[in-house]
Amino acid sequence: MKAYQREFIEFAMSKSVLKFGEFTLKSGRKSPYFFNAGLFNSGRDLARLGRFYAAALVDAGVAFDVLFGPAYKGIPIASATAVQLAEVHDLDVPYCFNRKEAKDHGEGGNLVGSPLAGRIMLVDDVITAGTAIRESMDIIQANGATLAGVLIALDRQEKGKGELSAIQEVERDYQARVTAIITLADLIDYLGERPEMAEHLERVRAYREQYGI
Ligand code: OMP
Repeated sequence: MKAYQREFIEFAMSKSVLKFGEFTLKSGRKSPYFFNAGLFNSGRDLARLGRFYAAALVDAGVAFDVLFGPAYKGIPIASATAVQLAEVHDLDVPYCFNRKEAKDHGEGGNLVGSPLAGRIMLVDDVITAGTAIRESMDIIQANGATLAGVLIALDRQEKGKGELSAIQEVERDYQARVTAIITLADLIDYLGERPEMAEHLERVRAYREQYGI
């Protein structure tokens, strides 16, 4: 695990974005941990979050033309990432997001920001079953653009309906690399370094046994 990944886990725990307990996921699975990116909810949090995404993006080294943040949680993430790519990495990257409701007056359409064209880097919070990402793919394809890659905060490394994870299915179906700031494996390593977290570690490991890839 890299230093910035450990730092990210501590940042997420300090904001209760990353919590341990019992949570029911969108899939119905009962998980001993949950990541709620909506709790990065102040200006300083967002600036810091953007720095993590920007660093991970530069680290991944995937070439792309436009950042796309799917509504709703992807919107502040794409904005904050674009700001920090410019501020910290001197990269001025166009960004774009969608509305959930199509607009039939004014400028019309359901995309805001830069045109969704060329190689798209999709940024979002978490992928579990991949439902949200498939909706975004429809938008990207309808605009004649291609998916260059996906960057998320946490890869839960869970099986989808079959043996592959939703992320592996996305990589297979769209030939695009999915990168995460942290994965479940990083989280398990981190918990293993902290004796006071032993109980959580045990539950998270048991969950991985059942649903992990
Ligand atoms: P998919 O659209 O099925 O890939 O699930 C992604 C969504 O799951 C997120 O946008 C959240 O609504 C939710 N989620 C989290 O935010 N954090 C988690 O740790 C787990 C989930 C989840 O329900 O699977």
